[in-house]
Amino acid sequence: MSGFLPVDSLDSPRFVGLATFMRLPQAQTGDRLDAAILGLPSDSGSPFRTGARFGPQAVRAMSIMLRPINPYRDHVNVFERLAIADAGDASVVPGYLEDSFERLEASVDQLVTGGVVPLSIGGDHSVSLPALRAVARRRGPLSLVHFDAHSDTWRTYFGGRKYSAGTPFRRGAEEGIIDPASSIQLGMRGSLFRADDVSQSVDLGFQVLTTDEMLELGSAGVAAQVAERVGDRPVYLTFDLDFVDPAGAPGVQTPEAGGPTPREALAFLRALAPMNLAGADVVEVNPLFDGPGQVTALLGATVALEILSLLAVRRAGGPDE
Ligand SMILES: [Mn+2]
Repeated sequence: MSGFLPVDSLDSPRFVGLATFMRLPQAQTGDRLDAAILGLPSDSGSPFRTGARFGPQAVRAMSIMLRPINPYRDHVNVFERLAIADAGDASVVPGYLEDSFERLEASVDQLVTGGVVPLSIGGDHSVSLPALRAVARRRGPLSLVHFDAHSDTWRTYFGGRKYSAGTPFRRGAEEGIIDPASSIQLGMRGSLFRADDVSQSVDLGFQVLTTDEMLELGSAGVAAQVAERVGDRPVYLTFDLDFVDPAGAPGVQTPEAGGPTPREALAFLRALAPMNLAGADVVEVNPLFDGPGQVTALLGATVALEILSLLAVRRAGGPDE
């Protein structure tokens, strides 16, 4: 038993109490944790619909619907297997992206240095770069498993600006904190700025599966490709909610028509083999554009629990590093 259990919503109604992720305990200094939820509430890298700064709050609010046992992963009780707490939010400097990066990186670094696997809740997708920097400092170059409608490997935005929600994985490759040769991008689709928008990732060394290719392969086929690509290397998993069709996840910065349903997206995650997860994030939940019922935030919370489950089944075989 981990000692860090969510409040049981069979005993205490879901709407009672402070809105930590899944009603988990708040992390305290000195806690021996396996993983922690960390909000990265920055949307200063958004080229389009800002509002993902409210993502962590929205995801926590809907995470009260989740339960600790995952029937899709051999009924693992995630929180008996792992010590997980909610580490609150990193601080940011709204409108100042690089100042925000410093603060985000410092908060992720604090967890990673303590041996804790960070599961960050964004924020727009630019927050993955400071998180990757912190995780890679400790765990070396990382294999990226990236669910997204867009590659986020564009060179620059708006006249040479290097940092944006559209550039983190090119910067990560350039900085040597991502190893593209053992990384895979999943879900690219839609219209392009330039003819090489998808092949630019391949040119960097990433493997790319488009949404069409994923749906053709099915969840088992995609999982096999991911497992083969990453092997046992340390992995950073990043999930942008715009991977999902806007009918199922309207509350995002850059919606892209023609995506997987929430059911299909969860099936892809649930089929993934246990991997050596060093860090992860769920990004681009923008509650200002969410549908009635906060469906995008609910899906974001569900994705986060699937990622924790993936970590829990891996840890069954003994702790990593
Ligand atoms: Mn993205």
